[in-house]
Amino acid sequence: MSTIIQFPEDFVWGVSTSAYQIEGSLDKDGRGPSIWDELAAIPGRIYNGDDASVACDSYERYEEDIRLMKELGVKAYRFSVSWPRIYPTGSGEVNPKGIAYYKKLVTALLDSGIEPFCTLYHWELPQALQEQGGWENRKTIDAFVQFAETMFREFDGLIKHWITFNEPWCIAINGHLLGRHAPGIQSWQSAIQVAHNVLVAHGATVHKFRKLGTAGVIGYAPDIYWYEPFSQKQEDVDAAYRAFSIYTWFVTPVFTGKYPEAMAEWFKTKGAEPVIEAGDMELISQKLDFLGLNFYGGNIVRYKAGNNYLDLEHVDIGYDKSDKGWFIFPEGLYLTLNWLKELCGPLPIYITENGACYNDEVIDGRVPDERRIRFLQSHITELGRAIDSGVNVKGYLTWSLMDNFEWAFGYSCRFGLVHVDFRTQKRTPKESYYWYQKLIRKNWLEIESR
Ligand code: GBH
Repeated sequence: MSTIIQFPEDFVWGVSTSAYQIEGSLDKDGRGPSIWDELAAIPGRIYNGDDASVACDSYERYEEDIRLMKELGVKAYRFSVSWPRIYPTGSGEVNPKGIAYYKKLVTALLDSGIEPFCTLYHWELPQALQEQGGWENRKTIDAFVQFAETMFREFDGLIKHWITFNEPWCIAINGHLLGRHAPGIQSWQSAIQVAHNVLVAHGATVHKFRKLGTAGVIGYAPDIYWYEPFSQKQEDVDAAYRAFSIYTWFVTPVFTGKYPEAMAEWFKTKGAEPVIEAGDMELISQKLDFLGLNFYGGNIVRYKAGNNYLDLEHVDIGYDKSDKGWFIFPEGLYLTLNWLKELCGPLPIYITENGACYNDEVIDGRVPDERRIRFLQSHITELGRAIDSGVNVKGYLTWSLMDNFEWAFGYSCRFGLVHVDFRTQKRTPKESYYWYQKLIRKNWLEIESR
């Protein structure tokens, strides 16, 4: 028996990328250095000694990439703006060449009938600001709002969908507690303060957007993973709650103006507490036009003292894994969306990222990536179920259009619908690209009923 999942007529199918992961040309047109250039220059920080100096060379090849998207049939493209291209030192004078580049990109997208979804911060902090304390320093908030204002003014009427921050969890936890991402800091206090300052910067940007009367809508793109306890023992239940709350830390206050208490307590046990100024929580909880959700998976976890920063460990009960070992948990998407419905009601939601990495290879001109097709199919099925259950999901943008520079994993992780040969820059659409193309054309998905 099979069932058909029909998507709403105006459902937005799309793809996502980010500037640093695809552009290359890091020295071109007056771009200033970012914290990722700095990290990549330290031996041992990026897998295989890779760096993003070329990446997908999309700075030069954006027209080819737009053709691939047009052929794919997507209605939306989510990309990010490199802050140090617009303000090479984070503040001061605008770099007109940076603006000109994104004008070309956005105009070409609009000419191809593709709606630009612009992320303002996908982890590219100008290095000059890091030297003054980066996100730990509240001056970075002001610099960011200034950059955002420049973008709103320059692109008013051209870009209608704005996203303030991508995955603040990664900024605070990967960047400032675990030290895996730039700026490579390992400190509880710095992580909690950065988490707070980034949320304030998010809110202040939304506030500025409204004040300027910019056309269009503004949202935010946190990542959430869904975790369940291995047993009903209180210590396991608490561990799963911590695993989940470390992500919702960046979501709940945006709607309620309050941090989840369990997490605040957890950080306190590590001696860390954020400095919160008067008015911050009101700013953080500015009304949004939509919520973006980056969803990659989840798993079963249990208590294990000292195992990681949350005193827990993942239990392998047999869920599929991608080639980086991340657990695949499609039902988690349904559960997360329903959890969000409780929190933010009918607010429109876009899935701003969802995808998996596999070690894909080109074989006789084809890239057989059946596992990615299965990944997409299972997640889009859960998305359909969530819509049926009343969650207001407006669109789905898969990660990613093409294989790219996967941060600390360098080029060892392929997430694309399009394969990129990083020596020749040859793009080869994978089988998943053709699968997605068909789905977009039909706007329905046939599934085996369970
Ligand atoms: C996103 O990060 C980024 O926005 C994007 O730039 C990136 O390329 C993409 O996703 C792919 O990674 O050990 O099973 O709990 C996602 C970062 C990766 C952070 C998975 C948490 C834990 C997996 N996340 N990781 S697990």
